[in-house]
Amino acid sequence: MKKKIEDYTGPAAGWGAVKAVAEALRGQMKIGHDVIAMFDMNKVDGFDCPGCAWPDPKHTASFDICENGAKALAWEATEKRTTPKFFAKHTVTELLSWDDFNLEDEGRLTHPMKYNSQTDKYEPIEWDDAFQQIGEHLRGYSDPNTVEFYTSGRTSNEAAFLYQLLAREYGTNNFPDCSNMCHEPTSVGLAAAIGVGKATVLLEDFDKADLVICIGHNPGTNHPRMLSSLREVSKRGAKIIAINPLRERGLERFAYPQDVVEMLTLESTPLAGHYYKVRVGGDTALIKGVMKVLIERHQAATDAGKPAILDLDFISTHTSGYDALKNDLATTGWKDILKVSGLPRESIEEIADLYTEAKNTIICYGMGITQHQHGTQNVQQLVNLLLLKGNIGREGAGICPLRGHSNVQGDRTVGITEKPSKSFLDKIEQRFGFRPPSKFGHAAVASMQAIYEGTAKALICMGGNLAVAMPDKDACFEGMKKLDLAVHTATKLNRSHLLTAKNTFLLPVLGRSEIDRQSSGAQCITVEDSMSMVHASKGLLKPCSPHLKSECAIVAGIAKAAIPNTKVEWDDFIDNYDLIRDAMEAVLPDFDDYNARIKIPGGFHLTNAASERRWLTKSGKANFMPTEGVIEDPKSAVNSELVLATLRSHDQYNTTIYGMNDRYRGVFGQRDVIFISQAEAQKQKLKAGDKVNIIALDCDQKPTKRRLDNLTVVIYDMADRSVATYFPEANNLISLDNFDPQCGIPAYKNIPVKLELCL
Ligand SMILES: Nc1nc2c(c(=O)[nH]1)N[C@H]1C(S)=C(S)[C@@H](COP(=O)(O)OP(=O)(O)OC[C@H]3O[C@@H](n4cnc5c(=O)[nH]c(N)nc54)[C@H](O)[C@@H]3O)O[C@H]1N2
Ligand SMILES: Nc1nc2c(c(=O)[nH]1)N[C@H]1C(S)=C(S)[C@@H](COP(=O)(O)OP(=O)(O)OC[C@H]3O[C@@H](n4cnc5c(=O)[nH]c(N)nc54)[C@H](O)[C@@H]3O)O[C@H]1N2
Ligand SMILES: [Mo]
Repeated sequence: MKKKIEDYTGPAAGWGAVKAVAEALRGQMKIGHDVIAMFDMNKVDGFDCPGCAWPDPKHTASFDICENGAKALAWEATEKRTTPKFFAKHTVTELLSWDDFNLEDEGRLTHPMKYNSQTDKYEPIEWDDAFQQIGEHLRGYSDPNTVEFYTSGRTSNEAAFLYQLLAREYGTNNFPDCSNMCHEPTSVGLAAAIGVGKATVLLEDFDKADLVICIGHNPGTNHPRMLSSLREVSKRGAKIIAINPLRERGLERFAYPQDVVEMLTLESTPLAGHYYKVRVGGDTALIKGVMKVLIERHQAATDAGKPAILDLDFISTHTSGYDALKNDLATTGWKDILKVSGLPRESIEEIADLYTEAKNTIICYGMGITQHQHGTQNVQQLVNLLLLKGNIGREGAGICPLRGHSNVQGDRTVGITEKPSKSFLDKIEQRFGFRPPSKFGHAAVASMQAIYEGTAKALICMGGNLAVAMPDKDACFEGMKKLDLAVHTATKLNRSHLLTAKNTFLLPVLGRSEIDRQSSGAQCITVEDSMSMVHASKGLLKPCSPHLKSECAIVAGIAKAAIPNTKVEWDDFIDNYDLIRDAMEAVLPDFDDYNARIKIPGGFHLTNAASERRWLTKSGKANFMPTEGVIEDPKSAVNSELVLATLRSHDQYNTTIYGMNDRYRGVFGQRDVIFISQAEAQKQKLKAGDKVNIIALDCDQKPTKRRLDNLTVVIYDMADRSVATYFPEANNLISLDNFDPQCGIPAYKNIPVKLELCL
C-alpha cells in the first residue's frame, strides 16, 4: 500500500469498516463456512470474540461483529500456515531480521517445535518428548522462584486456573501478566478506594446515564462494540464528554453498520458533544481542577442557601477522607492545574457544569489514565470525582475501566496473581491437598528485571509477546537470551519466540474459534468480560492443524512431567472441562453452580460489592484518595516541554500488526510517524513530512541513549506540548524502571522527549 497522509472524513465504522473487513479477510480466509462462522461470534452457543472485552447486549444479537473483531478472527482463522517446512528454510537469525507483521503473517503454527542451536533452526518435536524435556528442566531447578509463568489475556478461565495450579504446585507465585501492563492501576487503585478492582457498572447502566465521560481510551479502534452503546446514549439525548490529547474519530461520530438507514443515507450519529484535548499526563491536574470548582461552588451555593451540588448524605454515610481531599484541593494552585492539564480554566469550569447538571454519571477510562507513574492515583481521582456526587453504587452511574485482552479480567479472577490472598490459598489446599506457597511472586516488571539480571532461569508463556510488549527492548532482548528454558504456547510466530534461550520450545495451541475436542466430546471454555459477566465460549471451526493442543491440555502435559507426585487429577480435567469448572467452584467465591450458570444465555454476573454500596475496604467505607500535586510522572523530567504517548493504530492488536493503516487518523501505508499539533510543530520548527528522531530525556532533561529515528511528522489535531507514536516500535524509549511504584505498570504514556530534525 502506498504511503499517504490524508484526512479521514467518514464516521467511525460505517462503510469504511465494511470495506476494511473485506480487505482484512482477503488474503487470510476463503469466503465460505469460516467467514459465516464470524456471525456466530458473541452469540449463545458461539465463541467469544478474541478481540476486546466489551460485553455484549445479551449475547443474542443476530449480527454484532465489528471491524476489529473481524480482523482478530480473520487473523486467527487464516488459511496461512507456519509449518516445519517453513522453519527448515529459515534460521532464527534470519527471521529476527523480519518485521513483526511478516512474522505473524506466515500464519498459524502447526507443529510443536524445539530450537536447535547447532542449526539455528526450530525443528519438530513430538508432544510427549517436549513435555518430558520441559518437565526435566523444571525438575532440575533448585528454587521454583527462578521460573516465571507469564499469561497473556486471551487465556480462558479454565486454562488460567490450571496454569496457576501448575505454578503453585510447582512452588511459585511468579505470575507476570499482561494486566500488569494495562489495568493494574485499576486492580490496585479501585480496590483501595472502593474495595473492588473492577467495573461497578453493567451495560444496562448506559441506558440510564445522563453523562458518560470517556477519558484516555480510543473505542473506535480498541473497543469498537462500545460505539453502539455510546450511540444509544447519544440518541437518547444524554451527553458524552471525551478527554483525550488526540482527536479520535471513534469518539466523535459513528455510523452503525447494522443500521440500514444510517448506512444507506451516509448519516452518522454524533458521539462526544464536548471534546477536551488534555495534555498527555494532564488528567490528574484536570480532574483535580474540576473537583476544586465543584467544592468551591458547592460551598458558595450552600452558604447562600441554594441547593447543594455534592451528595453530602452519601459522603457522610458511605465515605471516608472527604476533608483530606478538600484540604488537598484547596492547596492545589490553578497555575499548576492549567499548565499541566494544558486546558483553559473555562474548559474545566464547563466540565464541572456538565457534571453538576447530570444526575447519573459513568466514567469510562483506558490506557491514557493507567499507563503513568501515578496510574493508580489517576484512577483514584476519577473515583473521587464520582464519589462527590454519590455516582457509585446506583443505576446509571459508576466507574467503567475498559479492559484490554478479551479475558484479562477472568484470568485474574481465577488466580493469576503474584499476591494471592490467604483465603484463596487455603481453598486450594482444601481442594487439592497441597500447600501452595504464600511468598509473593513477580509481576511483569519484576519478572523481566529478574530475566535481565539472570536470576530467572526459565520463562513459560501462555501466549503473548512479552519481550516486545515490555519497555526497554534492549534489556528485554538481552535478558531473554540468558534464560536456560523458554516455553511459548502460541498461535503465531512472534519476536519473543526468536529470542531463544538455551532450551526453547514453541507449542502450537488451538485458538478460541476452533473446536476443542477431548475424550468426552467438544469442550467449551469460559471468559469474563469488562463488566464481570462470565459466559461460555465454544469453538466452531475445524482446527488449523491436527497437531494442535488446547491450552488446558498443554498445561496438564507440562504439569504431569514437571511434578511427579502431583495431587491434581490432570487427566480427568482434560477429558472433561466441566470437572475443571467443578474444581473452580470449590476454590473460588461466587462460582456456585458454575456449570449450570454458564448455560444461561449471556452468562452470569460476578457479585460486585461496590456496586451494591458494600465497601470491602479497610475503613469499611468508600475512600476518597487524594493525591499530592498534579504531576503524574514525577520521576520523569517533570518540566519537560514535550512528552510522548505510545498508542495503538487501527490496524494492530497489541504487538500483532494486521496492516500499515491507521485509517481514522488518516495514516496509510506506514507506521513510522509522529503526531504533533500545528502549533507545536511550528514551535519545534517542523512541518508535515519532515523526518525527525525522538530522543528520550532523563529526570534532569538531559538526552539519554534511548532514541527512535527517522519518523515522519504528521500534523494532527491534538494537545500542544505532547506528541504520539505507535507501540511497540517506541518501546525502547522507556526504561524498565519507569513504572508506577504502587502497582508496577510501566509509564508507557508519558515519556519526556526532544525531537531532532533529520538532515
Ligand atoms: N483492535 C484492537 N483492540 C484492542 C487492542 C488493540 O491493540 N487493538 N488492545 C487491547 C488491549 S490489551 C487494551 S489494554 C485496550 C487498550 O485500549 P485503549 O486504552 O483505548 O488504548 P491506547 O490506544 O493505548 O490508548 C488510548 C487513548 O489514550 C490517549 N492518551 C494517551 N495519553 C493520554 C493521557 O495522558 N491522557 C488521556 N486522557 N489520554 C491519553 C490516546 O490518545 C488514545 O486515544 O484495547 C484492547 N483492544
Ligand atoms: N509502549 C507501549 N507498550 C505497551 C502498551 C502500550 O500502550 N504502549 N500496552 C501494553 C498492554 S495494555 C498489553 S496488554 C501488552 C500486550 O502484551 P501481550 O499480551 O504479551 O501481547 P500480544 O501482542 O497481545 O500477544 C500476541 C501473541 O499472542 C499469541 N496468541 C494470540 N492468540 C492466542 C491464543 O488464543 N492463545 C495463545 N496461547 N496465544 C495466542 C500469538 O502468538 C501472538 O503473537 O502490551 C503492553 N505494551
Ligand atoms: Mo492491555
